[in-house]
Amino acid sequence: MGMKTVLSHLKETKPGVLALFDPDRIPKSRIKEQTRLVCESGVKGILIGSSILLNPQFESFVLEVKKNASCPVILFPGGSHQISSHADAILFLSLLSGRNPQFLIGEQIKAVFLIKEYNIEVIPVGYILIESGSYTTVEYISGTRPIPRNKPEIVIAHCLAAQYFGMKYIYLEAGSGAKNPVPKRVVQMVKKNIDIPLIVGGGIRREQEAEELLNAGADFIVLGSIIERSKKTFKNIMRSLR
Ligand code: 1GP
Repeated sequence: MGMKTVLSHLKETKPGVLALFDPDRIPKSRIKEQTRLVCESGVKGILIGSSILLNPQFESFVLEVKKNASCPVILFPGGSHQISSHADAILFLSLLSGRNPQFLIGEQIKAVFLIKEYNIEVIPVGYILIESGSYTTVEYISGTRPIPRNKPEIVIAHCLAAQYFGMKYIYLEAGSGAKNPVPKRVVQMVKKNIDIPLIVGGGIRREQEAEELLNAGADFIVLGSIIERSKKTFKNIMRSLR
């Protein structure tokens, strides 16, 4: 990214869409094509991460994305084993909605010296799970319960805590492949009460959902599964947002 930081790039290009690439779901042979597709469609960045990470070729996955990407490549790690020197930045997440010390601070401590060694740009993010209507992988793996979707005041309290900790972004997560995305009412209410930008992801599969969440105040929405499931739908969503 040259001298410009990823954080300033995101600030200048919002609102928009971030693509999520899960190394467990994209075969090596399709990385190049998928990277070019999302960049040409106008995503503002590519997130790479997985709740579990079964793929042993993580480093080469990130490198292949980086080689073909014209936008920033940002780690979105499910744990301390998902750090790569090839990325432009890392979302340094703390799973604030949970009460599991492993994902609040434990994984982070295991990752810090590697991040320092690689000199990756660090973007501190408050990661907040919202109940989505089905049991998601991220809930299972993190061993945490999400915040009920009809309790916006609890969501706001967690978002304010993130802001007061000095975090640069909030990520409201319904979970990959979620039955329902984060409700737009929750996004609207959060937006009214916090000053830091908001990323919203999980279960966004329709043009209308994407549009509504951006209108509700999401600075970025994240599209993951839909890119793999239907390129046509993904392209339509991207077109509808132009
Ligand atoms: C998961 O928010 C992302 O962290 C993307 O979710 O795969 O449902 O688009 P989807």
